[in-house]
Amino acid sequence: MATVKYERPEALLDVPFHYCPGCTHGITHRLIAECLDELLMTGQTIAVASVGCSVMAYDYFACDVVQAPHGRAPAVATGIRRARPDRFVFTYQGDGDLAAIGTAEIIHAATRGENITVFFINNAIYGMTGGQMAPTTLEGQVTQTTPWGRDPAVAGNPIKVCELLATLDGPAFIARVAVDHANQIRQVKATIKKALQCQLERRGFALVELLSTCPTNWKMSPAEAMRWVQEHMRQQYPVGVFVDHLSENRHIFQDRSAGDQPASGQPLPDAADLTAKAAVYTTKE
Ligand SMILES: Cc1ncc(C[n+]2csc(CCOP(=O)(O)OP(=O)(O)O)c2C)c(N)n1
Ligand code: SF4
Ligand SMILES: [Mg+2]
Repeated sequence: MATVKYERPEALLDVPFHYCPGCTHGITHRLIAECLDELLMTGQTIAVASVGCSVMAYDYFACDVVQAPHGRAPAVATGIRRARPDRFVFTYQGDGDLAAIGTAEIIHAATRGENITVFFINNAIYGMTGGQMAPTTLEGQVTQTTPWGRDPAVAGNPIKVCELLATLDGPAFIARVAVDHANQIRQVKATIKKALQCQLERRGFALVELLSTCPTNWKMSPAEAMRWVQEHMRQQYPVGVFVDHLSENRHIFQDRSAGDQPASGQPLPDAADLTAKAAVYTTKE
């Protein structure tokens, strides 16, 4: 009898991705979708897509998706989360989006401890617009706008988003992972899941930075791009957990939504109940 080994998660629509070969956006989408399913959040989640190659995330995730203007995803997510406390909200943002035009929004959402989950795709470049320098572009990295390599004397130093946000009192969970090898997938998925679980338990703001590839604009093969993350990006951006109030079990944020009941009149999902159900689901794997 045939055994199913590989299934599309329910949280992903049955359509092909438009991403380039070797681009890690697709892997990250799948891992987020698997976690939404396993935490039983899929039917109750609203995503906020940003501007960049993942702008069409609304074509891929099987949940409601709002497309926010450049950099504004944390502000849009704040509005949705406060207006609909019976829903979970995550943003999916590139480094150009989150760390350039959206710097103010991410810092203020983090310092407010907004109960949202942010997936920050750091591929060290503006992918969609043809490979211009991003705030996270490495020193010496050649891009369309730094043809002789990024010179900090001219273009400033790369921004370390996790380290920056970890100085604030608001965040409940901040971690950086690298989508640069098959053996990293379990760790990446576990970290994504923890960030979503943070919201499930209403602990407050969670962000996962994912060191990612852009083989097209880096002008590398997919294998070379993976190696470049391992050999260069990881040096500038060490992976690890920077804030974790979930494990320390302190700093529990109140939901900042109006009252503790959703506008729809539906009761809030019981976090403990959902976590218990999710644990059962995960054990079944
Ligand atoms: C206000 C505004 N400025 C500039 C742009 C052009 N723009 C679209 S995507 C993008 C860069 C996106 O890069 P990133 O967020 O790193 O995403 P990636 O494509 O690398 O995944 C820019 C500058 C825009 N759409 N809106
Ligand atoms: S341009 Fe870069 S980030 Fe965009 S889909 Fe292609 S590889 Fe991915
Ligand atoms: Mg980018």
